[in-house]
Amino acid sequence: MKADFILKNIGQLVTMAGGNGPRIGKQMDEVEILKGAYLAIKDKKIITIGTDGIKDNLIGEKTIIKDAEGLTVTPGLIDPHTHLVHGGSRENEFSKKLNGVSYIDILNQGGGILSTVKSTKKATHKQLYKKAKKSLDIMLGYGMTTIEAKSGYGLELETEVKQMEVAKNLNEDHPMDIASTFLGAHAIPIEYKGNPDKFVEEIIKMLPIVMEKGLAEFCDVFCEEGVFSIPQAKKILLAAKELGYKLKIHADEIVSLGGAELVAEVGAISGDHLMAASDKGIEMMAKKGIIANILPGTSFNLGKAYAPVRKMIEKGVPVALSTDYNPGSCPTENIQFIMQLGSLGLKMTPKEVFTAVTINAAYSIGREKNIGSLEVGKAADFVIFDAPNIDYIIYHFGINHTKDVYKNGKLVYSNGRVCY
Ligand code: IZC
Ligand code: ZN
Repeated sequence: MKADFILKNIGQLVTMAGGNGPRIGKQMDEVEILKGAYLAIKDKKIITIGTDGIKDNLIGEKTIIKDAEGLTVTPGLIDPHTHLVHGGSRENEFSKKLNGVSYIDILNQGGGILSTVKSTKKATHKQLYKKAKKSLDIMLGYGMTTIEAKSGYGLELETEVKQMEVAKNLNEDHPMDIASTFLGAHAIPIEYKGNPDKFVEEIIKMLPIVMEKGLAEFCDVFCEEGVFSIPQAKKILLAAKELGYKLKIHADEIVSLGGAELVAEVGAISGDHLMAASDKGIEMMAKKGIIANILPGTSFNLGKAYAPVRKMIEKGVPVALSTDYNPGSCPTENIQFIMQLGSLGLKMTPKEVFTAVTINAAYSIGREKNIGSLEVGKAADFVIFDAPNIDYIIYHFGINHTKDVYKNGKLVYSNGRVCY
């Protein structure tokens, strides 16, 4: 078979190949790295990976051959937790936060998520699209080729749908693949403060409508003290499961409420945050092989403890990392900084970090058959980093190491600019 494209002279090719299931324990640190490799692509997919000279039968008249100049190549990075589509920003709360007012207190004063709800309601589809597209271009530049995006800044059907339609349109128009999550249960609207159970009923009514419109594959709940309680979250999640949604939970982000236990009990695909997860909850997640989606940028930005990731890895919980990109608790699209916090804050090795943003992240959004590793038959999503090895990318922090990004075999970002 003749290749459309061959990338040759790859110094270190991080394939993430091997294993059948999310990587746990020591597997997270056992990463296949091929030296002096090449990668051959046809029809958006990988057809050959080799180290012993490019086979003649791969090269046809139209085959394009590019020299990777000895640099490092990894699978396209996957971010399984973002709040991509929203109106406005919240820098007006920044000084308050620096003066010690907590995230939850700001929310209780009608700010935080509720402030972004106001801006998102006001924004048109076109405005939301333009703002989210700008973020997607930045993400592409950091080497991300697939992300998850949540709604949650409407808290009523019309605006929630508007957000998810923006994500759907961007998924079609932009090189980034976007997996969509309905997060109607993101905060209690002020008008329901005295009767949150009534709002739970309203969300449950929205679930079949969102599903019928084909706008979301996952359902998520912000389960936290002062937001949605364990019984309220459970009620929404079980109703969603019944309709065919896969489940995600913002669990134990601030207070140890039993969120990790709920993640295991309802059989979610991932439990997210888990900074305050209990030992019992961690063990229950390990038993079910549920992904812990860890968001160290939020710990960094809120000045909170980092999630107990070493304990999770030791207990056999598969770990993924995400930006949590949102206008409040983590306003950054820079996954490379998040990966550096993975090492500096969570004490993960660079290999564990790369496992967490590739193959384990793919499992966390149910895309593991097509992305997350560079293997024959999988999508040709990959990044050429201007670095001699992956340790260098984590160690040399705060800058962007991306040279080129390929999505489905096509160059979409090169030397500082998008080019799709
Ligand atoms: O806008 O504050 N934690 N939801 C739960 C968020 C952070 C996003 C936000
Ligand atoms: Zn979140």
